[in-house]
Amino acid sequence: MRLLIVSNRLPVSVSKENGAYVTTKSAGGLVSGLSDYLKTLGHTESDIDDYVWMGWPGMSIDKKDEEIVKGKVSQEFNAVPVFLSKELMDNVYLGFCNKTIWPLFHYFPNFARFRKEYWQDYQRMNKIFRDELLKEIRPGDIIWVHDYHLMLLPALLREEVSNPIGFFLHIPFPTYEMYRMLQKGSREEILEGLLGADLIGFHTHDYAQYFLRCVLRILGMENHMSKVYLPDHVAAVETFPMGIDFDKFHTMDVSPYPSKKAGARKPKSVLSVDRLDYSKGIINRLYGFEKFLQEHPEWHGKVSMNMVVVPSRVAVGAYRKIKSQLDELVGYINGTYGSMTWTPVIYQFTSLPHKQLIAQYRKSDVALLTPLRDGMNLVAKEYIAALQDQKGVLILSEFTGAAKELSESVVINPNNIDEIADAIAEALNIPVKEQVRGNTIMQERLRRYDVTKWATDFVNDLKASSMFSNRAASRKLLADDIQEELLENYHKAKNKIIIVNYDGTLVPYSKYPSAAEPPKALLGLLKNLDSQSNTDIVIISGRGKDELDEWLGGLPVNLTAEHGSYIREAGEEWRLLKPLSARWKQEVLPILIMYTDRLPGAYIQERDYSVAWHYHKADVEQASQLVKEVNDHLLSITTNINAQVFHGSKVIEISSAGVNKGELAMHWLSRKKYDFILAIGAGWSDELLFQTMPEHAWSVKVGLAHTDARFILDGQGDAITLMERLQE
Ligand code: GDG
Repeated sequence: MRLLIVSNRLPVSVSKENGAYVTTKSAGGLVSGLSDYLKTLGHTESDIDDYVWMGWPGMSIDKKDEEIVKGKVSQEFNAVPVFLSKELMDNVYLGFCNKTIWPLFHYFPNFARFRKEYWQDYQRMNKIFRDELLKEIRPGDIIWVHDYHLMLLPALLREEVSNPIGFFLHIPFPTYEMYRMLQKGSREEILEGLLGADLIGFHTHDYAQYFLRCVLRILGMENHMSKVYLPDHVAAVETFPMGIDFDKFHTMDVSPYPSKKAGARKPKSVLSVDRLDYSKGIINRLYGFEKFLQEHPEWHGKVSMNMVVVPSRVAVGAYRKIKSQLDELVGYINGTYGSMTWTPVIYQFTSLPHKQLIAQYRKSDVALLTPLRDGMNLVAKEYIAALQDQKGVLILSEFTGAAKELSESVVINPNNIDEIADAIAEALNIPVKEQVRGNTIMQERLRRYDVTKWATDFVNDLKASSMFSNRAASRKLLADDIQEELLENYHKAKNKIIIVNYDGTLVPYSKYPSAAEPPKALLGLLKNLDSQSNTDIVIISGRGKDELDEWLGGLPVNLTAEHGSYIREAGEEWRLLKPLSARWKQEVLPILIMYTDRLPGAYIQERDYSVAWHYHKADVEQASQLVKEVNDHLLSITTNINAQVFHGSKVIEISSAGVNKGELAMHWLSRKKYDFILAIGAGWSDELLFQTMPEHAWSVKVGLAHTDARFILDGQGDAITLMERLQE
């Protein structure tokens, strides 16, 4: 089985030197983590034995050279380049990704720029990726899309292929208040884009919850056990804290670089490593170190901060600004506190060779990582893993995903400069025994959940989620060939009955109950079907009889209102299906009034033998919390008062006990011996209808969900198409 990895950047950057294309391996969390996993393929029990990595090669390539570059990266890196122009990438990579999404998702709204062109080019770039992927995808491939540059891609692919599609976000997903700052349109489309995946993974539980909250607040979609049910698939949302290649960092021979700690007398070393980024809190770190020097003169000459800053996104203004701030601050600290024999801050603005980086980890007494926000922060994990002697102290910001797993470190709030200064002093004084104890626990954890486990877990869950989606959809899908069988049964049958639910089946669910008037074409269709020989049509609804009369009264079909309290047989008057009492309303109404007062936007609709409590106008989130309480409250009292509760789409309905669509179906089916029965419904109450259907009946649920119906149709439009076909 082949894994198709898709990310904005390939794991290699292409550049041109003296007229020839050269490749350099890219640095960064995503690439370093995934590359380690990919190396294990074929050597583990996983059934993934091959991979291809698709992405942008890092520069725009002349059309005439595309084949050369393609050949080079494919041979050396199993990669397929997606060629994108410089103009496009300026607006997308430097623009929407790094000037809009990155600052917003890292809680720097003041740095966020919103420009229409950025967003439009982001949409365009995601479509180019889709088109290039379609050329590459083979049946059976597993597609794994990475990170914030490609958030629209899952839904774009979903429209075209049925392969499993996974998405992983490497940066934080922000809270609703931050996320909603995105322009209208884009904020919906990004959520919908992500929901195109079978599995959406985040580093932490919080990010997953924030995402689900945005889905609820912005798209109005609820989740059940972190699964969002969509018409054609189920999107599962889960947490996968990314790991590292523990053994590599722990056992690598890093010679000729020195990797031993300097010993008691020599200056201690406090290490910091990150890409140049305002989210990494580098400036706060320097202020913290300065404060420490100010308050602890006894450490002067005995400790140095070794700061490795990897150049990144230098074309973005905010990054250039922080670079000059950094240069200035380092100069100031060294000028103020340094001496001929001691440099307080040793600062390298470069990317170190890998061995040298690991040597630095091992040599350092303390690692000081102070991001203001960081999706995970792999450097923290790498530092702990690299400590062969388990000696060293990690000071880590609580605003990193990694802090959730590395709680034995000194966890700090990097917004507080005093806290950074105190943490440095504390770290330098932690007894070795205590260091070894804490690091041993963390190393065990990192060894167990390493990057291979992380990726294998994700891919296995993706396969399971997509099977769940496909099973739910295809096991019961009323496919074309089965529809042919249905039509044949219909045409051959002597007595036929079509029992069809109104809202969600004959007309789409509408935001406002009163807006679901039947279109003319539908009235024509129903009339036509009814006039076919030996065909009875029954329309069932929870609506009141007056409403149904107004909309459908002119048709010669059978109608039932209030979930079956009333029936109107074709050509006759409305009557009660059986004697009913409405005394229970006295108990139920005060409860509903109380909850209506508590939920602005909710309202009560009272009918003869049923009461509906609508909340489609209420705040989705507030409603979603309160509705469970209302439901439970009603259920607890209705068992004793001869009433029953149904939970529909943004409505709770209470009706007289013993009146339901199942009972109703029995009534209609007992009238004749039907040899063709079609029952179609979309709502929860239709399940009772499906449950009472005889074996030979065609019971059809509209919309993907767990159902007792024998078959499923994708959407309301498909239900109409099926009924239209019956006319032929
Ligand atoms: C994003 C998210 C999330 C660093 N300096 C050098 C070097 N590195 C390597 C490290 C590490 C990687 O780069 C940095 O990873 P981080 O996780 O710390 O940060 P981001 O690049 O911002 O990554 C982040 C990550 O994605 C994974 O999901 O954790 O939150 O922002 O692996 O070793 N490598 C070399 N020389 C260096 O000087 N060779």
